[in-house]
Amino acid sequence: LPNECPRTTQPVLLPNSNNFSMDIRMPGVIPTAVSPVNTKKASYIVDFMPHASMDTAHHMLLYGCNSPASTDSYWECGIERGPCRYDPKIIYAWARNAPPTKLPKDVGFKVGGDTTITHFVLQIHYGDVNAFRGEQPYIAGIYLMMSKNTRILPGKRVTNADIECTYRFFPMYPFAFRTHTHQLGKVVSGYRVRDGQWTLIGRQSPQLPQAFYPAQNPVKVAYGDKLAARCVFTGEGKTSVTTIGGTSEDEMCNFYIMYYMDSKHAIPYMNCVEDGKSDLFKYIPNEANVPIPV
Ligand code: IYT
Ligand code: CU
Ligand code: CU
Repeated sequence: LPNECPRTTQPVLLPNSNNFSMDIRMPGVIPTAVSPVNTKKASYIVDFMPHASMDTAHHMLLYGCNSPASTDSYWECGIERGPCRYDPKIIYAWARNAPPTKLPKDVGFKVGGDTTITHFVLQIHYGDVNAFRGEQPYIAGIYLMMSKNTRILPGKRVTNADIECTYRFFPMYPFAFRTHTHQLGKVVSGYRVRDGQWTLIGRQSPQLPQAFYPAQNPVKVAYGDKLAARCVFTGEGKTSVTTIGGTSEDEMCNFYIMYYMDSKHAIPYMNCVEDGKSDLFKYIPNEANVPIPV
């Protein structure tokens, strides 16, 4: 079943072996799936291992067919189309709340070879189809914070780029963050500010791999909160002014927040390009000024 295990479209056959396992799964999400049986030689089914989720599947039936009702890899079963074109043979049944059937020792269903069973058809009756049909409950998004007027003076030890926006949307829940500067960035930190209280979303050296890292605190960002980020740069070793731009001689100050929102009112991308010019940054936690050694 989807969500349960990695999906394989091909049966798992161990060649040159009389003892093999075969994975029969729904390649899509709809009720019936078919797998051809290796028919040259008779095989014996001696065990079943249902990979079913009780939450989703109501019951599953495995049929042996000579001719499946469809040549597709899956189809919706109904009145006109059962699992097999004719003479379906039930080989196995699983239902929630029932223990899986075990065949007695030395007992096996004969398939392939001189039997009429050349295909397996798995039929699943879904109980709760919300996992398939339901709207995705939460939508992910990226909130980009960037500065635009930063000027880094040559030789000056510390220059901060501060970015600040008031959040005026439905709640979002940050779960990862990424920092980006070029060569001169020492540390980039991002916060939610609510009632004067600063909560760290993430702080990282932009000289480390610029991946998304897990958010450092589980915060909810709600209407009226502020989002604030600071990039600390150094102009040491430079002989000219550095500004924001696309080349490696220029700089950038970016703090990305990866978040989720309730899908009912989700916004997948948001930007904040307001330079932080208010008094707010007087109160930024000191950690935001402390370079991260790399
Ligand atoms: C001027 C600046 O800061 N550019 C950044 C942020 C940015 C990203 C995107 C600006 C715009 C965008 O559409 I996407 I307008 C910047 O270029 N950052 C780079 C990549 O472009 C993503 C980075 O690695 O973060
Ligand atoms: Cu059915
Ligand atoms: Cu850049």
